[in-house]
Amino acid sequence: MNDIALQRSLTARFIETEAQYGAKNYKPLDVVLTRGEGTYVWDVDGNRYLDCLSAYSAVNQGHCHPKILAAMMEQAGKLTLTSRAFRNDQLAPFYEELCALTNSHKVLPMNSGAEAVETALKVARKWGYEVKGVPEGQAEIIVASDNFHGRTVAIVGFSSDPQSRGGFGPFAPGFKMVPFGDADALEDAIGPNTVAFLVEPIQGEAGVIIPPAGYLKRARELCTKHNVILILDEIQTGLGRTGRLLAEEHEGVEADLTLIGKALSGGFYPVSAVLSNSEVMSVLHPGEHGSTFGGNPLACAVARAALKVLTEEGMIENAARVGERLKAGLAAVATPRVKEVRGRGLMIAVELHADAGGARRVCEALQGRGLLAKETHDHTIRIAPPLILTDAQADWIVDQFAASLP
Ligand code: IF1
Repeated sequence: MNDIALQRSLTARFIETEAQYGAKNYKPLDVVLTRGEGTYVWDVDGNRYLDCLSAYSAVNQGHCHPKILAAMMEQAGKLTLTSRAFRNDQLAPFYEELCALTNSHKVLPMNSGAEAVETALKVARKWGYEVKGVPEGQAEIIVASDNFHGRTVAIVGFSSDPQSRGGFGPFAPGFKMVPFGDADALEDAIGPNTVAFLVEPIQGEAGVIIPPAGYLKRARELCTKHNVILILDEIQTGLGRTGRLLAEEHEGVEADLTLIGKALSGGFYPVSAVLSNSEVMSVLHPGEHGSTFGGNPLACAVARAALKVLTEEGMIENAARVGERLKAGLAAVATPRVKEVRGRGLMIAVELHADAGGARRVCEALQGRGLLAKETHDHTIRIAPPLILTDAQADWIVDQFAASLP
């Protein structure tokens, strides 16, 4: 066998072994990655790709950022996990730095995004009973249609996506759904037992759906007026992705609970957090909530470095500037089969018309040209490169789309 045949069979072998042993809950592109640096990743055959997914916005800082890596290596050799039965010397500075950066009063650290969402739901319910005076067992949380907040049973129970929820019931009661982007519907849905409204500032999985201007502001006003907690899920939109630290800033809104995850670690480690602006968090007492790994010193050290490089290296401003350039470039090469190019910062989507042959085919064509992107649903290509993307790389992405769009 020559070298190329040998390498090809290596990729095939990884894929076969995955198929043999792995649960089939994913259908990834057939590319087996082995290395990443900045905006690029390399497969086992040595091909280089520009990563336009960034692990669903978890690697905003770019792959294997040297400063986050150094912080991780240093901490890994010192202390990794104590549990919260004891204290560790990374937690306090992590809290302090995160609160200063996000203008928050309190933090509750968890690991995955779904855990941060679950935490917020628990806090909101308890606040409803203890502070708002909702009768026991009657707390109601309003969510938006086409939401994506994670994969736990409670969370998929209030999803409107049949793929996410189908077959996983029975589900937790106490959730009510309103159309995303419709503030009047939200007002109509709020009742005396409503404790919270949970929403993504821009819906990610739904296909980068930006709500009408003023929606979040109205939602904020309605929540304040009716004594309802506004929970913003910024797990995907947060930490620079939309060209601001938090997407809520685009509308000058402050949530009562803000959820962050993904890029909080720059992709090195699962780290999430619930940020609280008000006294909502004070309903939790010792023993009422927790996690073995939440707030561990390795996570805190990694997150501190991830936040530091995000701000100190100008990544948020870069996302705003290069994002505009990329969006304009994509709009300029859009063919009649493209329905819309939309986005904010470096959270961009190209939506095809339903008869354009599907987004997956475009993603496969882009893969052949050295660009990795992932379709969402059937007709939308999501573009979310690391926030360190250069102008030249943005222009190169546009060229690849020009060559790959139907
Ligand atoms: C997968 C999507 C993105 C999220 C928001 C909470 C979570 C997520 C707004 C949960 C997670 C992920 C999960 C990942 C794919 C990905 C995704 F396509 F499914 F929707 F990013 F667009 N809130 N989103 O987007 O966070 O528990 O996963 O840490 O494969 O399920 P998690």
